[in-house]
Amino acid sequence: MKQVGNFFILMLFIAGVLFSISCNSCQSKKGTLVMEPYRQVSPDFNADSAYVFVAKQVGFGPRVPGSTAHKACGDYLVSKLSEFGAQVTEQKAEIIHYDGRDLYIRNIIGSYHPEKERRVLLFAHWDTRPFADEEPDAGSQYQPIAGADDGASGVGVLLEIARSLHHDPVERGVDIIFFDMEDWGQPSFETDWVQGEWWCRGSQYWSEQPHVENYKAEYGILLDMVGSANATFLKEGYSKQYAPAVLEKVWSIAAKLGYGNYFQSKNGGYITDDHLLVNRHHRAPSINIINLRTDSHTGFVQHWHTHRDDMRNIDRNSLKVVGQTVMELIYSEPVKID
Ligand code: AHN
Ligand code: ZN
Repeated sequence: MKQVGNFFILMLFIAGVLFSISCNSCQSKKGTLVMEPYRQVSPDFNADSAYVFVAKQVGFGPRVPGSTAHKACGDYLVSKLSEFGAQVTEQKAEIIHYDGRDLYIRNIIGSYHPEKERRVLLFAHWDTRPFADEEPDAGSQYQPIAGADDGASGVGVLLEIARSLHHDPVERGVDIIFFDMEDWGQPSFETDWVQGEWWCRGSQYWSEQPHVENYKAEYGILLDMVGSANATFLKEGYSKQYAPAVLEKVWSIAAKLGYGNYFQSKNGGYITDDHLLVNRHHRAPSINIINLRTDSHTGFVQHWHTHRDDMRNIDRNSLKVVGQTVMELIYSEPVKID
């Protein structure tokens, strides 16, 4: 009798396990359990094309505000966004720098369905740092960096998404913003610290004076340093603070697509970056997809703000996982993120 009782309990247990598995993305077909693979809804993100967009920007030379390379690259970005069917708005503004110099910001905005209320905001910075203050060799610290990863990678991925939006439009409005002058923070080799917020000038300006009055988007995604091999996107502090639902949604999509090695569930530090201004001014709850390292003293990649930040560090796989993840989010509408 005791054995029969145990057997009964065992059967109940097995039935319970099978039931809970079958309710959890598995299907029971004639007694066998079959995993349902996740079916991607977005068009394939073309990483070769994104790579070419990165290389093209780097080919202009360092995109330091005020330089001819900066002007030429800006014109190129405007022409690509127009070619890909976006309505392009340029924001030009004069600002004062920490050293008292007058500088000009050029934010470049590409809008899809500008009339729509429900919007998504995607952004990256397109300028490059005028210094290489993480170079060990002091002599070369005054030379501007190539900025393949730091700048061009995020812009390259967003240009490829723009190309895709042209071919396969989405219902919702999308704004792609290339912010200027993110990277002209006061260099670490200067000893007289000037009090002020010298990073992220383009996003500061836009967040205070957006191209459309009272601009709001449902969510925002910043791509920063997304191009190097084996990138690790940790959960950045301000993203978690201001936009936890967006962060979790993006990480869960990445996991479904099989990109869990890149989008890790570890927490990263708080990074002063363009998303902070967008968040502070309540333009959109925004996250930063940024390669954060636990194995370097800066918390960023080894080539960060050095002359090694060039095309040798750009890896198509990293561009692919980021591009596909963002595309999957914006193409799987209607998305409700609250
Ligand atoms: C600071 O180090 C203050 N911010 C990092 C943001 C950044 C710089 N991203 C690219 N370059
Ligand atoms: Zn930088």
